[in-house]
Amino acid sequence: MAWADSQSLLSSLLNPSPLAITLSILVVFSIPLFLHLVIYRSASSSTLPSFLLVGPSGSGKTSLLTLFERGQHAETRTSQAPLTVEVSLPVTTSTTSSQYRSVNDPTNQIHKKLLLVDTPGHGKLRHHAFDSVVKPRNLKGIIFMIDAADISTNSSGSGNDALRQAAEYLHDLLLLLQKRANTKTSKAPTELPVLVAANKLDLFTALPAPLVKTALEGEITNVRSSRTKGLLDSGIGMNDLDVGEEKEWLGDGGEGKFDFAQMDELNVSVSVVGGNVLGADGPDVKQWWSWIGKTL
Ligand SMILES: Nc1nc2c(ncn2[C@@H]2O[C@H](COP(=O)(O)OP(=O)(O)O)[C@@H](O)[C@H]2O)c(=O)[nH]1
Ligand SMILES: [Mg+2]
Repeated sequence: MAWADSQSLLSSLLNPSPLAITLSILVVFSIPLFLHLVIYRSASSSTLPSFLLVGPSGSGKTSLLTLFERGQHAETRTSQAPLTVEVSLPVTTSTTSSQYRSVNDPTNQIHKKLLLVDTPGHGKLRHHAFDSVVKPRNLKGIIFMIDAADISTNSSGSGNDALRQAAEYLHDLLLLLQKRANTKTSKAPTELPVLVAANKLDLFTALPAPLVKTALEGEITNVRSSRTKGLLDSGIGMNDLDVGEEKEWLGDGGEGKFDFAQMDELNVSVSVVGGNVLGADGPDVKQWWSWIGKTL
């Protein structure tokens, strides 16, 4: 019979020759290793939920990143390119998925990991931030940091530079999110909440969070009306603009007062929450963590 013949293919394969044994051992051990290295690695790095840190320069983004990363404040570095760090949610912060779990559930003790992406606040480098918004890789939310002490110190006149710059930045970000939501795709755009983190509340000149909210909404109204006016001055009529699907102004109509609630229908919820990264009494970032926990 052919299969019993020592020359046949089957018997030579089944023969315990040293070459066959070595080959099979190699195959058996390398396949799981290969699968782990190639597939598992790339999958895990892209599925970690990530949060984007944006905001004007000097608002404390890099300080927050360092605090979240090491649990304490360390000297800040100037950020020229986006810097991504992996941080874990404190075990005391609950997430939406864990709210129905028993307090004794061991999974509560596992640190939830997330990625935090720091961006340079410098105007010219801002496109980095916007790049990441347009091409999100498991982007869960955006943290817009603002120095609450900076916008209050010179709020006496109408020419408040810091507030104006912050409002312009936030306006452009929200407009981008609005365009993203209006892009016609088969599936609805995923929710992308924005946390406006009013930082440096340890300083006594800082505006409390509700006032930061009103100040920003008021100034975004100004930004919006001057942008719309700019478009009109350039010869394009209001009706011409309306024809296109992409609205060039933020919120409904582009007239009247802007408030963050106008973003809700676009699945962009904006919350203004206060805190401080530094301070004599230590950092107070609990509320920001719980926002992250709810968003995860
Ligand atoms: N008083 C106070 N200062 C802060 C706080 N957070 C950051 N700073 C300071 O603000 C400055 C700018 O911080 P940085 O993280 O570099 O801002 P970035 O440009 O947004 O990355 C640094 O000198 C920080 O020490 C805070 O909560 N309170
Ligand atoms: Mg920085």
